[in-house]
Amino acid sequence: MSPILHQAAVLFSLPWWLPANASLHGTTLDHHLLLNLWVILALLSLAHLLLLAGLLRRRTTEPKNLWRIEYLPLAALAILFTALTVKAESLWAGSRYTGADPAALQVEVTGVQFAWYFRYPGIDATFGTTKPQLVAPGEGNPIGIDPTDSHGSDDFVTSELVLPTNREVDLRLNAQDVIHGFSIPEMRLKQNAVPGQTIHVHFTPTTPGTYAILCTQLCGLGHYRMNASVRVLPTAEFAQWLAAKQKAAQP
Ligand SMILES: [Cu+2]
Repeated sequence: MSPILHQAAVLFSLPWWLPANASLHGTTLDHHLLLNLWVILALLSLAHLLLLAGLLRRRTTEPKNLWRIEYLPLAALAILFTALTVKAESLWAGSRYTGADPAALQVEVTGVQFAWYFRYPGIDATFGTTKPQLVAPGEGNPIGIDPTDSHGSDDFVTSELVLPTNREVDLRLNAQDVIHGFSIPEMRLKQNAVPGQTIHVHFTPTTPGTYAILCTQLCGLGHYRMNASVRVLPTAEFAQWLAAKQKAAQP
């Protein structure tokens, strides 16, 4: 087989759809994406049919009913695309602008060239303060937790995000240096982490498994290796993991 044919065969044998959804909100999102694609396919087909019909039917006079063949379809398209956009916007805003459930699991995510750190608030359920001047990855304090703040003494930081199934998670995204893009394709989640800002996103994992966390912003020379993983555990297993971590982090 020629190299080009081989490449084409590889390309078309790859899964063309998104990775399997593992989050609660992902189902509606996927449906909406599919609906958009079907609408576009239908309109593309219709446009080509009309083009063909126009070519076959020779015109001798100027069209009179301009509103019927031009303005009416234009208005219909505008309404259709506005409706699709409004729906998409509300789906997106649901994980951004409406607050998470107060009982949601709190995890802080910090992006830094070129790693992700995850902080859990410990038994007191309150994050301690952090200070940029205390950031010292070599000394085991990669996000600069202030040791004089009692809330921070039981916080623990991991390099792997571990979450339970069927419980809402409220992530607060931070970045230490440049803009990083926090993305978990299986959770249908993508949000920039911006220095100087704390951005909340919330979602509910539904399927246990290990999924890749990627950085989707070209953030520097090591961008290609800026990844981590999220491990979604059944509730009981997560409780065990959390208890062990909290015990180890006790001051
Ligand atoms: Cu990055």
